[in-house]
Amino acid sequence: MIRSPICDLLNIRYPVFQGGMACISDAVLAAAVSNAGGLGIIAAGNEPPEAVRAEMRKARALTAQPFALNIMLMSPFAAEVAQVAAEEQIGAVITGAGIPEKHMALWLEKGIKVIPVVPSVAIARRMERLGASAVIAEGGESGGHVGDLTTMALVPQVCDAVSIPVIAAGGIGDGRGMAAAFLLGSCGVQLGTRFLVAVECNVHATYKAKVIKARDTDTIATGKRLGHPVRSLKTPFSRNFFAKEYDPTITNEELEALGSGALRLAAVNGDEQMGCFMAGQSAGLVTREQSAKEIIEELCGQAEQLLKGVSVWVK
Ligand code: TUI
Repeated sequence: MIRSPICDLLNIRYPVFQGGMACISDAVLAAAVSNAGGLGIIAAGNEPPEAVRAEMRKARALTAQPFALNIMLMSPFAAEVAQVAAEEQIGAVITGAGIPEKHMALWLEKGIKVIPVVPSVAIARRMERLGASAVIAEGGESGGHVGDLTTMALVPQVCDAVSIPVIAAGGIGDGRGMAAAFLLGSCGVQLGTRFLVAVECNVHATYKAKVIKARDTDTIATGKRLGHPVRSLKTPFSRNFFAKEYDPTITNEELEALGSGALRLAAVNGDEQMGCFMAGQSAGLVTREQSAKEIIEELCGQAEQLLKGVSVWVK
């Protein structure tokens, strides 16, 4: 049994977070993960505040276990969703794609734990100073909006820099990645891509099939020019986006317009031409659909065996 300080902090059984994936991580997936002993996370994405409130209430009806809300700070509704999280007294807020400074007081005074995703040591330090309970150090292997550093380089440096618990994310697809993340100093892991193919994940069947089929080199990060690169599967959409990114006749506004709505086309419609199928480099490790419970138990079982046997190389 793997237990770590993050389990006590959040009152969860396993130190496993399910990534809050915009347009994908809904109440059903989050509740399944929480019922299996991990931390289920609803993604607010670009949804309006009342839709997020409804999803949180739905999750509350589906599980008695703790779950969290991921607030994507680039959303036009981020401030209103921050307010809804406070009103609904969610146990923990995960933030992504920005610095949540202006919302921190609101959450902290309600006793809500704040766990920001950080792409660098400087941002991790800043989050600790602002009162974060933990940070998620996410390497650029992850799907969606990515930072520059790899998980291997980022996690130990963040662990050295802060005293709060560190969760590792990016490129972790199985118990080997989980064990490695613990050896890098983290005390928990967050996985998105592996949970994309959970039975309880309501994403379009085409999306699941594409992740299962993907090999190691089948993802690409596009949009660096816009300052917020996004990793997704190589598809007609991402190849076209990549080409346009290096076309000086295309303006940033035109490029932004090209990307807008593409994730929804993938997640909801399974549109193989125009959809943006965000996924991480661990997609090559994802080989079949499993329940959230099977994923978590397999992950923790493997990691436990590996960590117990890790001294085999030390003479
Ligand atoms: O947020 C994510 N992953 C995401 S958000 C998303 S939705 C989206 N749609 C269209 C365009 C862009 C995003 C899909 N995937 N992960 C967490 C994350 N946060 N990764 C990197 C960061 C981050 C980056 C900069 C956190 C803080 C930060 O602060 C510096 C700054 O300049 O704000």
